[in-house]
Amino acid sequence: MRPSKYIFISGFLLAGLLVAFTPLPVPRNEPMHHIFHVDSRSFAFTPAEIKVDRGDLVTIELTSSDVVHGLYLDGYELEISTDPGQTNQLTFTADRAGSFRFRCSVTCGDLHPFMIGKLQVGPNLLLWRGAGLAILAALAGVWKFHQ
Ligand SMILES: [Cu+2]
Repeated sequence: MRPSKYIFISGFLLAGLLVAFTPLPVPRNEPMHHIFHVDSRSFAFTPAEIKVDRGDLVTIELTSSDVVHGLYLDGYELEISTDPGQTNQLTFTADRAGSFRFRCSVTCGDLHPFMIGKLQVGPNLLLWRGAGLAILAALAGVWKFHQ
């Protein structure tokens, strides 16, 4: 292998590490107060996905359209439940970035374990880093092809 190959390969490796691990300057808006009305019904939450920025104040107004349901937020370890026709509120600061699952915490029927939703706090960095790595891999492939 010629020395220039080593330089190219280590260049790609370095670029890959940078894409995967560099902390990104995330544009920040002022923290906002988001109020989400989440309806629960066997066996789904509507909406099933909530997106906020890190630092935002989040209020979830949980209602149920049929039986008693709960909402347990993984990662934040918070829980509320609601009776049919009632509204229960949960307010918290989304101070942890990432993707968190919320799930029904009251056994409500056969498909209860599949009653889940997602809280996305901040941009989906994994997705962007994955896309960056895919582009690098494609470039490396093109480079290899032209050898
Ligand atoms: Cu349930």
